[in-house]
Amino acid sequence: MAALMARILITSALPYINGVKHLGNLVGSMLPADVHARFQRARGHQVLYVCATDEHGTPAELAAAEAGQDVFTYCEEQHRAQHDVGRAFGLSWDWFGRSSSPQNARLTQHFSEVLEDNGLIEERVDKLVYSIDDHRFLPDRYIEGTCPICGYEKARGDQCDNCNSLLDPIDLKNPYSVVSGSRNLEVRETRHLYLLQTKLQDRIRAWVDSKPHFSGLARSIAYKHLDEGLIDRGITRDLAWGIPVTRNGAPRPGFENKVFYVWFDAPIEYIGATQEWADATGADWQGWWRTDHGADEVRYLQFMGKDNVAFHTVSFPVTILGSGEPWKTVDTLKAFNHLNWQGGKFSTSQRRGVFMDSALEILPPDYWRWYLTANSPEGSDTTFTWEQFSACINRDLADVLGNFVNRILKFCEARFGGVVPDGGEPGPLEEALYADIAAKLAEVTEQFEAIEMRKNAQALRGLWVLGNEYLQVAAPWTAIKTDVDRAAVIVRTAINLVGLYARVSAPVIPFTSETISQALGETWPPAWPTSDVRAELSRIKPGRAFTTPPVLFKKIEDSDIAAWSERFGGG
Ligand code: B3M
Ligand code: ZN
Repeated sequence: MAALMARILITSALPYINGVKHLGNLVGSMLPADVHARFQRARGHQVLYVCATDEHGTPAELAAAEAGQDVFTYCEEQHRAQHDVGRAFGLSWDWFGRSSSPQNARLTQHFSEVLEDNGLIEERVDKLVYSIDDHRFLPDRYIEGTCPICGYEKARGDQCDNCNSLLDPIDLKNPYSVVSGSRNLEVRETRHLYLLQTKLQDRIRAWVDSKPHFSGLARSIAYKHLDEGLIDRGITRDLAWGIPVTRNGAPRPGFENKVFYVWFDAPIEYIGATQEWADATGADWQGWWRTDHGADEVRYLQFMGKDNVAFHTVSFPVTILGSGEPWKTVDTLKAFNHLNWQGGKFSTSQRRGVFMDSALEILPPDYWRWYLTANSPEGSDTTFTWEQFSACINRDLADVLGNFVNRILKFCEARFGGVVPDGGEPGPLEEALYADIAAKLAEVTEQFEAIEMRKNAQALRGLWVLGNEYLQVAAPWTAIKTDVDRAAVIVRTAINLVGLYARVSAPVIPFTSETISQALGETWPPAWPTSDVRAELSRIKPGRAFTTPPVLFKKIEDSDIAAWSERFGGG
């Protein structure tokens, strides 16, 4: 294994700072990234999984104002909250950083300066809405009004939430300031930096062409934007909260009251977070990001929802490639569709749906991790329903996995005193089992490797089912009446299956896997099994004492669904 060890860099889209994320955010970014990170670590690879809160931009300022806090305190508290709930969900980040870090500020300013040196940034004069009563410009979400396309009356300056059109604030009809409600507005001229994406159109297309491991969804979104033609983008804003604009390391004249646009600095934080990690731990960051420091040997994977793909296949590559510097770029980009909430969308601002913190108030993390993996919105948008959720949990986790583990451990406890029994030799039934398990295990491994979340869950479930089928046919409770040695072989084999399940299920349901592993006296974290199934299923030797964990998964009852529908809606 050592000779084949790879270095794998994993990033998931950075959760925005305005509150704990909902299940729809989790399923398309942090969870699949975590599952893959855990899998690759178990395979023996060197994995670095970094994530961070995305803290700049108007929504942060507005959310802070609404919470009655200054934006620093707000971001500090919300970062901590997201960190804690992510850990409680088992997200195994090597680092969870902040886009407001000094590392990210330095990097962002650096990129803007080299891009300008390379002729890819220029100053332009923009016409923006200015609020006379508020003494400030009103970028993006600071202005609302009637959508010029669909007539929705609460369209935001940058986007209409009703028809999803991207808008320019000066096109809104009947606009008003979100700060004060004032309609005393006028259009004023203001200078901004523009990233000249049009100049890199061909480079970016060639770059996307050269990436065979982008998921189909990611490719189609990238090509759609390229086919429509890239546009130059304003990368500064008239705001106080954000990364200051510099030139030659000093404040840029005329830009004292401006900062970089949040989408310019957010992806740079993937590098920034790696530097934060390196600064905190004494590790080296350049080997992960600079191809002149060996990063060309790194395999880099990004995970995100489809809304974020354009920024990662066009804008961020323009930043990175345009710098002319030897930065590592993404190899595998896995994009996800939306998970919708029964009867509509999840909404952070309206707090509609189940959020990560409230999810853990009603059930342990593995229930959610399993459901979200098995129902990942890979091929198309999917909808969360309580009925589907409970059916999935009761069938897969309670009836198949939980039942198998409890049944065999209880039986062994009752009949063999909680010690893995000696005696007997594997027979034809075990030989057949080895072959079936070997085939399923290969499929599980392949789907983990391919990052096919649904197929992955299906293959795991198939592996668990084989255990139940084996027990059903082998029937140790009958065998023990006439042939104790035969019963011992079956029990030993089944306990080894339990151990194997804990190891290969760990990326998806780590808490349960750890509970099982500890009950069996197995090491944690687990290494991925070899393809020598015969050996893997006789790892746990006769004489090993174990404990039977309490029931692993409690079934979801109709009364639970009723209570949760009442509490969260969507019933
Ligand atoms: N913060 C996700 C969002 O809020 C956004 C991702 C940034 S990734 C660099 O839609
Ligand atoms: Zn609209």
